[in-house]
Amino acid sequence: MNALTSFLLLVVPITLFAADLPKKPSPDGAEVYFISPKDGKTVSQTFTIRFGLKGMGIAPAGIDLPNTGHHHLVVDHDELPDLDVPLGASETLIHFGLGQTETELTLSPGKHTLQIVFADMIHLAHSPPVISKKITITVK
Ligand SMILES: [Cu+2]
Repeated sequence: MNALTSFLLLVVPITLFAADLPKKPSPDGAEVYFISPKDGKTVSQTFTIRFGLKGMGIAPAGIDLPNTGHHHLVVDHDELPDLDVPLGASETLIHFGLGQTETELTLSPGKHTLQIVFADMIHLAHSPPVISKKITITVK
């Protein structure tokens, strides 16, 4: 299943009823980060991204377990998406709602930024939010 299919199956029915939802707490020390690529690296046009997670667990979208969530990859956004509502999905805000911890991405040559936002079963960021550092990579 690709990211768009996951979005259609998992995000659309939920976001229709998503106003003012309470955020789930994140534990102290929870962290998301890029295992690869590392900040400043040069990669080929199609490359693998590996998501790292500390202090929390992965659960697919729709599964209600404490201290869990799934990864969202934010590509080339100047600012983070609104974290007070469930995250939308687009080509530059990619959900990994099956619980994937790595993906392959193809980008145009040049500099790009990547950031991970971890969010809960309904794609809503935790409180406090668990967000990676924004990294910059160069695509050959
Ligand atoms: Cu999501």
